[in-house]
Amino acid sequence: MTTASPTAAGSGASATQAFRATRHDTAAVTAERISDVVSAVLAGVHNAIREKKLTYPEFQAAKQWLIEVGEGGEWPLFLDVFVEHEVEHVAAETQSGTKGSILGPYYLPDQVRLPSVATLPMRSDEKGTPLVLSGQVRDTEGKPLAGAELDLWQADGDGYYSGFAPHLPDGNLRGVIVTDDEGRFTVTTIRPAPYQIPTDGPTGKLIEAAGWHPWRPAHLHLLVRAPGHRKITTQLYFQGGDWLDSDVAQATKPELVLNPQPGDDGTLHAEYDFVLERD
Ligand code: MBD
Ligand code: FE
Repeated sequence: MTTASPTAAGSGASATQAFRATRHDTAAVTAERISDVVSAVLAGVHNAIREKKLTYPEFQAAKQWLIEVGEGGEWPLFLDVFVEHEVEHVAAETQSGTKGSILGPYYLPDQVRLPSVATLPMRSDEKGTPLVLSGQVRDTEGKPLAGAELDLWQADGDGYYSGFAPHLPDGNLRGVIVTDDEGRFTVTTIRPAPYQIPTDGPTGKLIEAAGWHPWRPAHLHLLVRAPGHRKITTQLYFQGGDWLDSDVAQATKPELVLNPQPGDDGTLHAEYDFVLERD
């Protein structure tokens, strides 16, 4: 494996290990619920087969591809790109405050805790336009939330995530910023590049075979949490950026688009306030 260009084996596939290493709040499900949901999923598949008159060679090709997704460790990548947006849509129906978006496959817990005014860990020669994101975390009544946590992670200037690309230092462009007495934060980072689904794994092969594009618009990932409040999982995008209107993961929302302005030294400045509801 070269270090300049991480392969699917070094990114999409590592997401399986990251998923397994994280404690997940998995559902306790009744037989009735399993039967209900799985029947609906299967009915969707059965309908597609009838409607599209699927052939035996196509069925075998699908089986082969599914085996490869598992062997390649790409189920987290595939599911987060093509399915998670609908789960988030349903969750959003009962959520007020800041809009949510999908978590995606590249979150890693337990990153460095940083004060309210901070710079994300980055290499001395980190490539990309400096970006300062500042704002306030409040509850739905407008009360500032001191000590709230912004758990932030992002791709670098080449579109790669630390922990999933072997050439990047652990913890690069990841950190947990803690808000001040007025719920405020100011975090310095770099503007991320758009993200490309790795082309050398089964997810990328499917995208190519179907003639789709493999891009997500540039984005920052955030979890925003405060004691007694519902955690928000979201992403922030950049106005005018490539792929904003054609995200392969269908995870953009107009309320989540930043419009950073350059200062005298070229540094980009953006503001975003987060609103959490009580739980
Ligand atoms: C990403 O960076 C991402 O945010 C999602 C949702 C899926 C794949 C890569
Ligand atoms: Fe991402």
